[in-house]
Amino acid sequence: MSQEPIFEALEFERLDEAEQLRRSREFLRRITRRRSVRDFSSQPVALELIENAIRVAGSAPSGANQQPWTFAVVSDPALKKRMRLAAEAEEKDSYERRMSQEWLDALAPLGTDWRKPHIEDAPYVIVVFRQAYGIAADGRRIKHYYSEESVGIAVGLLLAALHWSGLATLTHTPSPMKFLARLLGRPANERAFVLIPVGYPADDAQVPAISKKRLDEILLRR
Ligand code: IYR
Repeated sequence: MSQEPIFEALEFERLDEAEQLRRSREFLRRITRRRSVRDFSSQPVALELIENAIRVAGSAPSGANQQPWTFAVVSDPALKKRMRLAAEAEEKDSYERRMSQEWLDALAPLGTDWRKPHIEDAPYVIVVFRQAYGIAADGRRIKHYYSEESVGIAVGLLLAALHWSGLATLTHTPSPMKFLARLLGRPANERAFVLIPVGYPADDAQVPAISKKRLDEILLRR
């Protein structure tokens, strides 16, 4: 039994060209300053900044508009500590045993290792879960379409919104991430997608001196 579509008039704000360029350039200038930060201060962050950024993420397009995501916002120090210890245990095993030399070589310029103090130091850690399938009121499984792509798009918007609000972020994917669903008591249909410490950088924060590809290296015109 399929539902009839219901349409409504599109609300679209048509900007004049000067305003388009002004916004485009401002967004470019600001968003390209985002860096993955690994040294966080414990300075508190207004919860509304986190909530609004999750509202932004929740507005993302998704396969069949199924919105296959859950955003867990963790601020409880005891829980953050347990997450850090579990992440470090997995990461220690990864760095010392599971990752190939090729992978370790690829990561070498970033200077990462198994230590993850940012999980405890940052005032908030957002754990994004992907709902691999949905669960209907009667308990039946609902197939989700393009859930990986959908959650990836939502996380992109989330990072942009947090940066726009003057906050620092890190995308961290401890591997395997199963412990996150366990620590946060998530149901069997939810898979941890990424863990994002959010806060202000430590005063002496350092980032690797790396660069992004130029436009002509990533843009193909035909
Ligand atoms: N998950 C590990 C390793 C790691 C992997 C990639 I790919 C990175 O871009 C960075 C780190 C860690 O978080 O340290």
